[in-house]
Amino acid sequence: MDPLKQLFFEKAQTSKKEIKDILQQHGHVKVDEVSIDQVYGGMRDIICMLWEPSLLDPQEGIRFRGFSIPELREKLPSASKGKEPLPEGLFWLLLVGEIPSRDEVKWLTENWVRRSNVPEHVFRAIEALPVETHPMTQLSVGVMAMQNTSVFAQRYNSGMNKTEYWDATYEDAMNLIARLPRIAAYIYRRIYHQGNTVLPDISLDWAGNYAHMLGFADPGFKEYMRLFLTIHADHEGGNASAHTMHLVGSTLSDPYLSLSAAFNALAGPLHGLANQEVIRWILKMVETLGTSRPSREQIADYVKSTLASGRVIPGYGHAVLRQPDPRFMAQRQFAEDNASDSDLVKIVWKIFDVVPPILGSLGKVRNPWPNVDAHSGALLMHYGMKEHNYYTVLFAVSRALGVLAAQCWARALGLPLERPKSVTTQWVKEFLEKKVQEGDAAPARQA
Ligand code: HAX
Repeated sequence: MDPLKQLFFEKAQTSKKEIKDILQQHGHVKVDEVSIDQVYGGMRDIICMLWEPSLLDPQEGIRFRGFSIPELREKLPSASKGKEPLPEGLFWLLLVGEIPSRDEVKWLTENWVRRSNVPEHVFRAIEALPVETHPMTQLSVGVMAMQNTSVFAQRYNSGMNKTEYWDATYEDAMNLIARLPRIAAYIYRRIYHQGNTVLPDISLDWAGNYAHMLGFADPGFKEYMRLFLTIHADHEGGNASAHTMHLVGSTLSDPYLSLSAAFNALAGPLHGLANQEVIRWILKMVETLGTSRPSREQIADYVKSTLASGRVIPGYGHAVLRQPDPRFMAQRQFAEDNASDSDLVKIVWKIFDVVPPILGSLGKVRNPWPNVDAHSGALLMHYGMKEHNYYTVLFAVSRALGVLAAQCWARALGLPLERPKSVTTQWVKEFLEKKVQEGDAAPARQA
């Protein structure tokens, strides 16, 4: 058994026993109550699922296995001439809860290189799509086309014992992560470089090689990719892509089927597609105002006109966060160190000054602060990646790390089919009538 798999197995065995004890002794303890607002309001904040790799605090932001993003930028191993964390290290941490050593990260990089061969038919499946098909659709199709290689599906068909689900899932997860940059880079080169692909450089780390296969030689871009692919990896389990992965996987759909579904959720403009939407919105602003150095007043007027036309300000707001997203702040810091002369970056910083008070003044936006997607586009443009339709693919390659680590855990812990209860408005009315009859009048909202 490989060292990471062995460690994961040991950790999962210990955790399984702990959870069994918790359930035996405290299974009946209530952790939450559900209001009618939440039934109609997208199930916000309801505590109802398990997701081991990360936890999101509304004020503090994401912690991966207890570590904040600034801590991980300090502690995770980096590339030999770089400063930013290697995503390999983050995956190790998400899977087993320990910061890996340099040697462990090196082992993982090499292991992924060995697993990275993509079957030829996957490229043919992508080629069958019109070249203008959105890159996220092409990625999702690429992942689906690989499903015939799923170790989980093959072993399940051969009567795999359920105590071995975790092992097959681990194999699929590792293969998928290893292959994704090749597929994602292929799509980029196919769409924007006439199919002129760049061969992998297996001396590079996972993110560095992805940047290389995209066609970027700049060491600065490689460093940004390492940071980008680390910070986008996971955001606890309730966000749409993670939750989709969990839901689809809970039917014992294999990791390929689940990951493709998760990518489809990520491709929505209220979720991962927001990184594309942000830069498009900023470029439109520059075009409309006729200057690449707009003043705060000009930006404020443009923000107000966007709101007046019934659209959201992309990159702002969040379903859970109530402070500036630490993933935004990490990119801002990176930009201060590496791209402070970029006009687009300067616009992003001005928007950060201008938008929160305007959204706050609407009185309905629960979080007026920037999220992860508010900054990435300006940095990508700085390094010459101008094809915004592709930006969400970068997010997806990163998100695979978190959701696949979580699926390994779901299988190891034997988490069951997910099946929450839904109701109708008729049910809600009858429920409220019954409350009134019982003298337990429906609680009126406080003014
Ligand atoms: N601009 C304008 N209005 C906004 C807004 C924004 N950025 N954010 C929230 N609002 C509005 C909502 O549309 C809602 O209006 P209505 O009542 O008229 O429908 C109201 O404020 C209350 O919304 P909320 O409770 O504050 O926010 P939600 O939890 O419902 O939604 C969203 C969270 C992220 C979807 C929302 O803030 C949004 O649409 N933001 C812009 C899109 C975006 O940046 N998405 C990426 C989010 C991070 C992510 O997943 N990245 O992948």
